[in-house]
Amino acid sequence: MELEKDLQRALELREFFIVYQPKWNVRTDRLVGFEALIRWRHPRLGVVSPLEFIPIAEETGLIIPITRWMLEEACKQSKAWQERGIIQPVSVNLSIRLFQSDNLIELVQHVLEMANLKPHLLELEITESMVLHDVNEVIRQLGSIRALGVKVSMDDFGTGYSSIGLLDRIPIDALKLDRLFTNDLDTPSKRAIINAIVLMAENLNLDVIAEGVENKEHIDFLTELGCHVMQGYFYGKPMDIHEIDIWIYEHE
Ligand code: G
Ligand code: G
Ligand code: MN
Ligand code: NA
Repeated sequence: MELEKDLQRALELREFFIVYQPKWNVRTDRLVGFEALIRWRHPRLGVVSPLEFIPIAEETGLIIPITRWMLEEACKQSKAWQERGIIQPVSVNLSIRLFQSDNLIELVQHVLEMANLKPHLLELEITESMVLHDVNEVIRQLGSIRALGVKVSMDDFGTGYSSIGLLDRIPIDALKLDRLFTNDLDTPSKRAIINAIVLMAENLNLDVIAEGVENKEHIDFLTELGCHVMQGYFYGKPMDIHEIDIWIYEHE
């Protein structure tokens, strides 16, 4: 396939770049981190969405070197910000293939050392379906990752296959409420679900981050339901390195 062939060379041709999206705590009114998201500047097609090429990268195994590159760049970026007094964690999305590659922990340790970054400034985002794929193995590896001091969050929570019965066994730090919840808060029954998730998270000592926060109404509903950390277009869209520096300048 055309895209697959191009993807093979995209890393060496330096066609990938990273956009960063801020995470904001409304209670303290402070920035609390960034999510790193990959983009591919294809020479003919323009910017290709990860929705299109990540599945190909997962099938071909290219996701391993791509994620390694993401981890390296995200750690370097967090370190660069730190040197300017902006001390913020950066999160990177993982694929199940990383857990099957057998040296995820060494990889994470290695990128932290290369960037000379403190482990608590790196966060990894996983999804429920990844855990369910091989429960015991993923739990074991997440335990080792967290033992390094690296944070782990469960992305897209509440949409995929449910891992709710396992939540007390999965070693994570936070739940990221999928943006479908945020966009559907105007019925009492939907709010009841969020309310229950937030209470459960509190009792399990997990932070909750709402995704897809686009307007003041979202913020009001979520705050009322006890969710205080937000990510979404209201605070900032995923921005390239030049845009994000301007954003930081305007928000610090
Ligand atoms: O950034 P955007 O909304 O276009 O991302 C679409 C999807 O691609 C999201 O589910 C996001 O988690 C995923 N994604 C973005 N960057 C990465 C990445 O570096 N690695 C993986 N595995 N997924 C990513
Ligand atoms: O699956 P994951 O949560 O990693 O996907 C993150 C993606 O969600 C980002 O790539 C970004 O493009 C998208 N996103 C971020 N904030 C918003 C938002 O406020 N509204 C919508 N519709 N999409 C968002
Ligand atoms: Mn994510
Ligand atoms: Na998500």
